Amino acid sequence: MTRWVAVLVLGSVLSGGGLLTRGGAEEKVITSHKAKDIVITLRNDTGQWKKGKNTFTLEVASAKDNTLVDAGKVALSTSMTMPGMSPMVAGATLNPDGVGRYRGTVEFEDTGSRQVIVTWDGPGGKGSTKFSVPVR
Ligand SMILES: [Cu+2]
Repeated sequence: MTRWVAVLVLGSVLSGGGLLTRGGAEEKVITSHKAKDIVITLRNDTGQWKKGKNTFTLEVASAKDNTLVDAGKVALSTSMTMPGMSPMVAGATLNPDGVGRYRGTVEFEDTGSRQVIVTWDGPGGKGSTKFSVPVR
């Protein structure tokens, strides 16, 4: 009897912790950008992108009430213009993690400001937005 109770308590603690880390609510905002009726927010554990491999969360929300919306097909690409060189381009890999949320990875060869383009194509419409994010 007591053993079963202990198992149940442990189980709920573990699943609760899983939800907290999955949801990204405690992650810090890297940038948040409004494009017409949509707000794109990038987050990770430090609130910054760094040189090398990065994991992050991308959220697509309604600008009206801030609820996450089904953005369908979402893509994020980055580029950095460097004098006398062709731009350094890096695309992110995005995996859906519930409505309006994607878990992303992206790798940067060096530091410096990136032009970021996010595109979406979902039931609520399609669009794109451009903003810059520093890589430290
Ligand atoms: Cu560069």
